[in-house]
Amino acid sequence: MSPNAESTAFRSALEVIRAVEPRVADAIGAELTDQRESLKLIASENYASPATLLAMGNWFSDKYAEGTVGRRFYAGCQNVDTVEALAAEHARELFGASHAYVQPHSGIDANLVAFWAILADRVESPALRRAQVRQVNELTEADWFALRRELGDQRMLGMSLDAGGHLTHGFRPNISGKMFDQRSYGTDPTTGLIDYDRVAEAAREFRPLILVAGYSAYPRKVNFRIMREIADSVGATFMVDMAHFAGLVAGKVFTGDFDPVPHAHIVTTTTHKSLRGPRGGMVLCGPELADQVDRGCPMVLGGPLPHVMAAKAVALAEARRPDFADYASRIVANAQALADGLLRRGAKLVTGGTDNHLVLIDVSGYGLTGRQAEQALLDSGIVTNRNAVPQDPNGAWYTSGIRIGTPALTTRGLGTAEMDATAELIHTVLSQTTPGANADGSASKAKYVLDPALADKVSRQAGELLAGFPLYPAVDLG
Ligand code: DSN
Repeated sequence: MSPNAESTAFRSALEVIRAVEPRVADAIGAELTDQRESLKLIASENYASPATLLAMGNWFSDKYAEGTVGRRFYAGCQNVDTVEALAAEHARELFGASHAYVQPHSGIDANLVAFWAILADRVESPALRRAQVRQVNELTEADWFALRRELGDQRMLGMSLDAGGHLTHGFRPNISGKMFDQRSYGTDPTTGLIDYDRVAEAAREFRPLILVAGYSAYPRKVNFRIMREIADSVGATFMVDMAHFAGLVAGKVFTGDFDPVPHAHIVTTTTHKSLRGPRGGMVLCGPELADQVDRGCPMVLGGPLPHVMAAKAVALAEARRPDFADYASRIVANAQALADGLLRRGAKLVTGGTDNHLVLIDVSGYGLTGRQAEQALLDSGIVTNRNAVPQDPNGAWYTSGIRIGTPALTTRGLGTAEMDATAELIHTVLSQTTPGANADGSASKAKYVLDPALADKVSRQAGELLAGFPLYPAVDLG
């Protein structure tokens, strides 16, 4: 590759876009500047490679390709077949799965595909059987009523939201909360860890159709062997949503009991978090569920996005290289260094630390809500997101937690020494922020007081920390 290839590619792309709508070209350039200048600690974000980004910006976007490889509802899909087959092959090899479905557009979509596949496979339902063999828009009103009644009777047991579970695991704001009668398992109030005996007890009482493991804010490993034993003991299908930690599975940091693929009946993921691919989703399963999973489009998905599948193939090829395993282990080393740095400075962490890519700070230890802490950190050039902590008294909007993660900064090359410096910056801001008051003098859960001079100083220090680790160093937009 020529030394200026990446700069040339992105510069030329912006030039072409600018000729049509310069404000879009400007916004794309500004996004790169913002990402370069902020200390990004959002646990679910990353920086995809230039090759992955470029694989998305092309004429594959113009193609309809409903169906699966070699069996499409549209003509002319030979090149889409090539990239979809490649992405699936890389996924199977990388994760040791017998089947990979790479069409889902997001994690929610991947979970919907999985839920539908499990229901279709497990439920003796005339309406479901009709739905499997007909287009959704051919179902009669009576079919839909029958389907809703039958789906409503199905039970799902997943991790509670405030313990770190995800909305799509049966909670009301997501369709899964309407499809399933849901119950959740939490974490031990003292240790903050999953208590597998309690999960087994809940499974025995509730008899779920689906037992779901996976999280978006639990800073520890999950023992999937034990979870599978629990699922088997009540005849449940065991599903793992590994969206957050797929990169750690791919990089062989999570192996044995902690690798979900050999233990789960079905595994879903996003491709853009620790896995560092394009925004999208994916489903892995064994032969038993493969046919149902492959009906994802048009059953619950819109037409596949061939340009994104091309980018998935590129990113998965990258994840199969030996240096990805090194990246994955540095993600965890960095998260542990960040946790240690915060603990040493007196922060309160959910579970007292981490063994994955994320750390959950209980900011009530600083006398703040998550919302106040999130904004104060943002003023100081540190991008995080607020998150509920177990038994959170401030609910899901204000929260009492700040979730931070290391996949993005690790991609930039920051290491454990920089994580300690990051812990210092976070602690400085949080320990010097105080809650604000409403106009009537009552305590506010959103307002806060932070000396702007301190915010500026931390922002500058964050910039200095990042200066040694340029983002997309080979991309110069001029
Ligand atoms: N939005 C993702 C996250 O931040 O964890 C999960 O859907």
